[in-house]
Amino acid sequence: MAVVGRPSAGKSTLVNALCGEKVAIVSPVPQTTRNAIRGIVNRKEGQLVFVDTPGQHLSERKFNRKLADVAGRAQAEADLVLYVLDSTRPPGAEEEAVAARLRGDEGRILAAINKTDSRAARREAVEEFLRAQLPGLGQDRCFPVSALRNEGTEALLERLFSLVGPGDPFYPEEYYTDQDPAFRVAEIIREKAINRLRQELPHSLYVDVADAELRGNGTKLWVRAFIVTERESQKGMIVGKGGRMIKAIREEALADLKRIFDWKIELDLRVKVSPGWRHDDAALRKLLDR
Ligand SMILES: Nc1nc2c(ncn2[C@@H]2O[C@H](COP(=O)(O)OP(=O)(O)OP(=O)(O)O)[C@@H](O)[C@H]2O)c(=O)[nH]1
Ligand SMILES: [Mg+2]
Repeated sequence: MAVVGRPSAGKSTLVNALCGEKVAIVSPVPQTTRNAIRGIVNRKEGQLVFVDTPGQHLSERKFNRKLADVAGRAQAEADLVLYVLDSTRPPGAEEEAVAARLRGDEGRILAAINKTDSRAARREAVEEFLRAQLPGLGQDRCFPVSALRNEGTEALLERLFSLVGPGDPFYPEEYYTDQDPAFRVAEIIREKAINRLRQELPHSLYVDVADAELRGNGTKLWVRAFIVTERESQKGMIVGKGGRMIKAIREEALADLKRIFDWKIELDLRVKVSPGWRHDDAALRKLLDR
C-alpha cells in the first residue's frame, strides 16, 4: 500500500506508527523523504507492506520532479493507496493537485486525516475537501488519526487487513523494513543533520556512506559517512564552532543506530562539498533510484 500526500502531511510518522518501528525518518522540513521506503506489518491476519513516498510538491525543478516520479511509481504499483492529509493546514492548490492524481481511482484509496491531536486541526474542512475532490470515496474509508500519538491507527490497520485478499507474504515475518543497513545509517544521519540545521540549510544536503564493514567477528559495524553539501560556505555550519555541530549530529545518530541494530556501531562522520549535486543527473540517480 502506497502512502502518499503533500510534503509534511505526516506520512513517515504514520508509517512508523503503523509499523511500531522507526522505519522512515521524520522532520518538520518538507521533502524529508526522498525514496520509496517500505515498512512491513506482520500479524496473524497476514502481512501489510506500506510504501512511504516523498511529499508531492508543486514545482517543476528537476529535483522535485524526480521526487514526484518516486511517489507516482509507488502509487501506480500498489494495491491500495493511503492518502494522508494534514488537518492543521487549509487544503490549497497543492492538496488539490494530489487529490487530482487520485480522482477516478477511489476504489483503491483510503484517507488518513492526520494531526487530529493539534488544536489547529480542522477535521470537517478536510472531510468536506475529500467529498468535493474524491466523490467516490465513502465516509467509511476516511480515518481520523494522530500519527504522532499513535491514535486511530488500530482502526485503520484492521480495515486494511479486511480489505486485502489472501496471498503469500512478500517478506519473512521478522522483517519490518527492506532497507539495507548502509541506507538506514545514511537516513538516520540525515535526519539528525536536517533537524539540527533546518534554519540554515533545509534541502541541500545528503549523506553518503562511503564505507561500511563488519568488524570484531561480526559484532561491530564500522561506518565512514559524509554529510555532503552544495557549497563550501555551508561546510562550516555543519562542522560548527570547534566541531560541536557535527559532534552533536554524530552522537544523536549513534543513539538511534544503537536502538536499531544489534551491532556495536563505530561512526566516522565527515563533511564534503559537492557543488550543485541537486542538478546533477548521476548524483540524483544514485540517491533516488533505490
Ligand atoms: N501534531 C502532529 N504533528 C505531526 C503528526 N504527524 C506528523 N507530525 C509532524 O509533522 C512534521 C512532518 O512529519 P513527517 O512524518 O516527516 O511528514 P511527511 O509527510 O513524511 O513529510 P515528507 O517526507 O517531507 O513528505 C513533523 O514535524 C512531525 O512531527 C501528528 O499526528 N500530529
Ligand atoms: Mg516523509
